[in-house]
Amino acid sequence: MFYDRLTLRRFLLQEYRTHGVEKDLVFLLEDIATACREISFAIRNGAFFGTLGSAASKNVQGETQKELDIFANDQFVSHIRNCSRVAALVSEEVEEVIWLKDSPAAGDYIVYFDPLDGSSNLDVNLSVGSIFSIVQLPEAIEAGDVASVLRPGTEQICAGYSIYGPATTLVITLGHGVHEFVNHLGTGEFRIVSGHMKVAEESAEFSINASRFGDWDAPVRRYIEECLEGEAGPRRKRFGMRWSGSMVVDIHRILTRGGVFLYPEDRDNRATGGKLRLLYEANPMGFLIEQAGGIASTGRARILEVQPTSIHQRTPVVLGSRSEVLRIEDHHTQMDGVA
Ligand code: P6P
Repeated sequence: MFYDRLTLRRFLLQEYRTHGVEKDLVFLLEDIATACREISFAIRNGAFFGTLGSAASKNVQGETQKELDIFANDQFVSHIRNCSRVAALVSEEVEEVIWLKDSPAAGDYIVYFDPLDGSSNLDVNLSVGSIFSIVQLPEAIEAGDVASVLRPGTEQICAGYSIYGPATTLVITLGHGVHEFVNHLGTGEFRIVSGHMKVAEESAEFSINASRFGDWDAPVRRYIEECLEGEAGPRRKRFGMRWSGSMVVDIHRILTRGGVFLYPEDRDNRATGGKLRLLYEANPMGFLIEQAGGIASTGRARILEVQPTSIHQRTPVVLGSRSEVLRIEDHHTQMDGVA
């Protein structure tokens, strides 16, 4: 029954009562959810506001910014500012750390976010999303000390994403499982649709940008070729492939029906250590995948244990069903260095 479904507020208060989630974090997450609703509205009506185009600017990644990239970033920053416990922000769209407090204290939060992931999909009306990650400071830090925001993914207390697709969904973890909410048109409420999402241990669907085949290292090429050989090959089954161009969409599919997502380091992106960013893409998605029983790897090691050295650092990413990620890691163990 519709009205029996927990609203986001009721779910978060349940987490407050049963797991001691702080009220400031409850309000912060509600503000992030509001930012996501604002972004969803702007996207759905973007064609009429002239905001689907590109801005005359580039972001720190050197990518042309979309008008909505800038709008989404502004929504995250303005809503997160409501929380007096957020010491600093790291945004994909902003070169430097955004410091919100002069004297960040133990227990304050740092929020890392990609305000609009996959925004090149906007021009062709495909789904995009927002990704966020929250850590809590174990000790007071100096405002301006960038090294103090370079925290490994194991320190996350919360991670989530919103997808602006046929439905506007919000998927979050606070360390006690992964929960999915859908935004109800009319009331504007996010109401729960699935609790404790699980990544299927086995799967037969991989997600990779296959146009980069010529750049892949031997372990990745071997894994994909085995999948493509189907029943006649060593996997003895057919594999499907999906690639949406937006990490959020591909990870949501994996949380929903299993599979493995790969954006490996390859000959073309080796100099930057891969394409996807550690702090606001790989870490939050890694936390969600692990909470759902999957594995989040660089192909060789656990993503969440990577010690960041810069705020826009990139990393290779292999996420999803245990058996598939373990197979890819095994290929790396056996074949690293093979041409
Ligand atoms: P490619 C979007 O730009 C993004 O950062 C991820 O969301 C997505 O998975 C990947 O890059 C797409 O990369 O090489 O297919 O354009």
